[in-house]
Amino acid sequence: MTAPFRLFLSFLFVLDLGSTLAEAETGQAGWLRYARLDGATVQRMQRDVPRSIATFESAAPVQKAREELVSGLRGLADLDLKLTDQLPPDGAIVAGTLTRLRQASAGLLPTGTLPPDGFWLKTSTVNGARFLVIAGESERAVLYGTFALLRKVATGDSVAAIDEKDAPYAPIRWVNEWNNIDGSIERGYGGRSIFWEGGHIREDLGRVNEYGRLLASIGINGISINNVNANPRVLSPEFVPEVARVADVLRPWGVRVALAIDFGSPQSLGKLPTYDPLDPSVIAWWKARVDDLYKAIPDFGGCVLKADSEGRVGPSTYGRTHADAANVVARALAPHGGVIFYRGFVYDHHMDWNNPKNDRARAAYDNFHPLDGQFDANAIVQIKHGPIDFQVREPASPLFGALERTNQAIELQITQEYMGQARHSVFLPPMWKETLDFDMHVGPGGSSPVKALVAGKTFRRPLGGFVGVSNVGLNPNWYGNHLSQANLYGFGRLAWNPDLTSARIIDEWTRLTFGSDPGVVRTVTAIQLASWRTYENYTGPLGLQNLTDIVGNHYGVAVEASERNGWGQWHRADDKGVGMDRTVATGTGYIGQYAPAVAKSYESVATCPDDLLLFMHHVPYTHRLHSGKTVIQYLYDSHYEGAAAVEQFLHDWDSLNGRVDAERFDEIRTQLDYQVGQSIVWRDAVTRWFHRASSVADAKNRVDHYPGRLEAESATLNGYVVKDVTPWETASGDKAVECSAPSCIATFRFAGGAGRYDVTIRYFDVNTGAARFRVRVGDRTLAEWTAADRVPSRRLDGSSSSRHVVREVSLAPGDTILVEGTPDGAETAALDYVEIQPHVDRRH
Ligand code: GCV
Repeated sequence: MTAPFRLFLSFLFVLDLGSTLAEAETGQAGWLRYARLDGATVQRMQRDVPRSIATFESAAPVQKAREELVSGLRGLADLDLKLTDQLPPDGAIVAGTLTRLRQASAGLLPTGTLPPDGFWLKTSTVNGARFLVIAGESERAVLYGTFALLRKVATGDSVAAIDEKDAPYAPIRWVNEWNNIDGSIERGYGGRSIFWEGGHIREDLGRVNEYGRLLASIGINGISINNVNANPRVLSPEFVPEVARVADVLRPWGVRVALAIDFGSPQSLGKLPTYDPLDPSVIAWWKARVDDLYKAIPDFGGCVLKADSEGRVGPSTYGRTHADAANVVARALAPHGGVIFYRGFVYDHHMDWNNPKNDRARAAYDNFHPLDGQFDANAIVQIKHGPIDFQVREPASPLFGALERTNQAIELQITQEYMGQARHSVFLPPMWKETLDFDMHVGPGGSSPVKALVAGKTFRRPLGGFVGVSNVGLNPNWYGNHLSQANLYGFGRLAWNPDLTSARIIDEWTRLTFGSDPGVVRTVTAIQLASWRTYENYTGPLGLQNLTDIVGNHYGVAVEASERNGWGQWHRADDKGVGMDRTVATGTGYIGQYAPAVAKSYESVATCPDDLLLFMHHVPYTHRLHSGKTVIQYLYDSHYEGAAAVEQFLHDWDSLNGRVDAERFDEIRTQLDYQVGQSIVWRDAVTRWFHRASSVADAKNRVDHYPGRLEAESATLNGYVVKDVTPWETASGDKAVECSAPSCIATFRFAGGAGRYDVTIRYFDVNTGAARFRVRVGDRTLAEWTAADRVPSRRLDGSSSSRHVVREVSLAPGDTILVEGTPDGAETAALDYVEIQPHVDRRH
């Protein structure tokens, strides 16, 4: 071998070794990347996995399973499987329905059955040959078994000798997509719809196919593809063939398609004089539309209905009940095997804030408990996990314990509406598990976790389960944040088995998504597991609910936005105390909706958990928590802890540089860096607001004291003008400066000692332009950037508050820092402050 050729070969070798890290990864494959395992694991898998795959069924899910095994094992373990429809004498992977496999060879599996959608993974020896059997109770269960086997391989589990049966906890494992037919998504943060565009189903359904694959891999078996704020047009005859195309793409993945419907459709679309659910013409209309759908989509899943809620029409127009409304559609669906999900999210959004007895949290129970037993067998009441609306912490909805003769499903929100809209990383399974594991103390035996109630186990209901509001979009990484994918994964895994721990789920997800480098696994799982508590700490602790812009974008901080309006997300903070009195004794009586054992613990401040204290009680700021801390000091401390924790996430992530592919490393770094900045806005806004309201000083003297901070309104301004910011707490010193000229300069004088500093420029980046900024010290340009982010705000507020940090700047006493802003469109290059902090070297 010549020297240059040897060099060439070693170059190739280096390239190959590095390929898993160097390759750009967009996140589109989610946790199904099938990236090559390490050498030792590859060798082990090559030893333990047979070299052919035998299938005997032409059904699409079984064929998909075969394709997945071929590509998965090739990618993970460099195995090239031979395809066969016979049992080869030298062994094989065998995948199929249990019935068909038994026909193929009695020796593959011992006797035994499988529950609905269950699978069996088993190594067997027949005539001296090794078989790795994947048997499914149904065709789609063959896929579930296949993905379970691939998960084992991908996480390095041994497959040398397996005998495992697994089955889902509940029959309903659905996602809802709040997609509008114009292609926009209500509360979607990952781009436009993968289903719809311009009033029609998209031509290219490639992403739908990829999504179906992701859903099948976590056991999801149904999907509604349009917004629950439904456009009646989805039921029009010309839409049926379009919806059928989506069903065709998802059917091979075992996912049934459904539609959200508008209750007024018989009138608005059908041109009937009424939509009264008891009117014979309306009954006939629903039947005809549903029959028509089933002609084109024989396995159509059913419908989701939001009625009498947030402006949607409903049965109240005619004095009919929610059961009447659900049943008229249920009866049209029943002959075809379809189901209707009737949403329990019904409340009055015009309630009088001045009436202390009014309480939105009561609504679901008050509306649906009296109707228990009146819903048809194929109707399911779909209940949000808490009584309000996906807040950062809520108790379990009391309605879960109040339906004994009605099917129910829990609605969890995967999309991060109130959870930082995918700009903040928040891993939600720990929150969901608190609800799922919560004992409602109802039913036979008196012990009933929410998961058992919704799955129909407690009251022996025929249907029930889990619905996740997913809202994926065309963004290559689906949600706009790589780390947010873990929420979809976690939802599916919990819907399959709610007894899984969050730690197990995130460990799996991390290994599948980033590989099994121990440092990566340790760091990513630690960030994810701490992220919900962290987010809660800086956005709404102690059961306050999210202190966000309730009447606007549900994103940035706005402490009073929830008050003095009819929406009912009230916290009732005033100058003496804070919290909603929901007690039976003196409050709204909400607590009385729980079974006595639960109600008793919530009713008294002595036993109410601190985490829900302000959800259940109104207390003075000086009230002492179980920890001994006062409420007000807890509010201060938790916000500082939350912001500090996010900063630590960023440093921890930085330690993974070079151990995660560059593209995802950079994108996650940018996201976490942004989150650090936002957590500081939240921290300062909430603590300042409560400081002003309560007049109680922070024992640690942090609130309203910001060393190194120079307010823009106190700088020397050239062209900039001072502006009051609303809400006041979202700008430091309550004010900002806006540029009212073609370009403006704010000059800040540095009064500290000579040294190296990090300089933070806090500015506002609204979504109506792309202003330019330049920072100089004397004639040294430190940084230049364009404020081109698209945060959901056109105003100067907590949502648009952004920061740019220039690190390791040498400054001397008397230096002047000039920030030059050039407005663009309606964006005024607004500034809040400059903060100068000694630089700390955090390199490890
Ligand atoms: C689809 C909240 C959200 C709405 C959503 C509604 C619902 O109010 O902000 O966007 O509407 O819940 O779940 O119906």
